[in-house]
Amino acid sequence: MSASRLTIRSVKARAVNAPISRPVKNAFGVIPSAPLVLIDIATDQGVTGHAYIFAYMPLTLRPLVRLIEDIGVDLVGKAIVPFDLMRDFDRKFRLLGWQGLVGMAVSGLDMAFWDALGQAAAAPVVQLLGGAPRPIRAYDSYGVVDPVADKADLLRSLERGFLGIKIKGGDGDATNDERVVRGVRDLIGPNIALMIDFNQSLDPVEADRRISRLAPYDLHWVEEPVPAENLLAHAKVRETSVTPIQSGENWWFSTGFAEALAGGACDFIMPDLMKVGGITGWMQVAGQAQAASIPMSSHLFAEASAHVLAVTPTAHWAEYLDLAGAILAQPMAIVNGSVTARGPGLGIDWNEAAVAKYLV
Ligand code: SMN
Ligand code: MG
Repeated sequence: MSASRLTIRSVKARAVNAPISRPVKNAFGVIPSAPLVLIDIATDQGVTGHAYIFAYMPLTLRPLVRLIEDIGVDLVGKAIVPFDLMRDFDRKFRLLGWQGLVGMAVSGLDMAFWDALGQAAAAPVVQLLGGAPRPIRAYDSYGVVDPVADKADLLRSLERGFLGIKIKGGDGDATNDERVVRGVRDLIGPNIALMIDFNQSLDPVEADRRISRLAPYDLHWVEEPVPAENLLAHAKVRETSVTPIQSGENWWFSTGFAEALAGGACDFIMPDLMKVGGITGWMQVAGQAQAASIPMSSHLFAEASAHVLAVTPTAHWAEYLDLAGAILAQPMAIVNGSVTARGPGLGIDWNEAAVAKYLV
């Protein structure tokens, strides 16, 4: 079957609320489960492209399902050529703008396009991108932790071979952040990368204060210390920070990264496949990161990220925070603390019994 001849027959979206192995507590609340939208793009040639997106909260599930299926109506009969379809989306949504649900829908559709192409070619997507599957170092991504109550879990991460652990900060005061970071550092020892994520919760002055206070614990990066859209505040914090600043999960499409890099907003970037424009958008950012010598990690979506990180010249870390394991036929495997791209396509197949169970 020729991958260049795939034409879209239908676009279907379903909402699930999938259980996750540990709740993700952050500076603004708790994510107790994973509200996901599953996308299926059927083609006239028989393959069906799959991808999922993360709705953050149940509230946005139904609007996203509706949006994806309504966008899908106009896709019927079109050839799956991701570059051309992205150009069409750009024209379609130029005046509306695609920050928000529209961008999430478009990015999810793009991932499903690539999945279909990979399946038709009986190859993993990474191969279509000119690479080959290889292990990508991953870090185990936690919410807010307590070094005592969560000791067993944290040690289990090390047993699984993870060389990095990320925890959340900003849910309490600076003293609490220091207590937690000191406790976790004592537990995991000096050789494991420890990252902290403030999820945009601080102002630049408070960020400075906390970053200086945490300096003795050798943090690998400080993530989103200030609001994501405030690139000036990012740059200000970065100017005096002893720790590298990481950001990008809330920057939209390649232009968002171009603006951030031009503004000197951070040392590292971590695009989210669902906000960067899917596989197509990621590749546009990977070129920018290479040109600027900026290490590039992924945000969530370990299954698809394992493909694109393998063709990202400055690939840094894959985030492992398993949102979809409960509804996938083959949950992402961690081998020696790494993830490896699987095919065909993105290697995403639904566990339909589980999908039925968690369907919203
Ligand atoms: C995060 C965002 C959304 C859901 C879970 C976790 C977090 C991260 O910002 O970087 O993992
Ligand atoms: Mg984050």
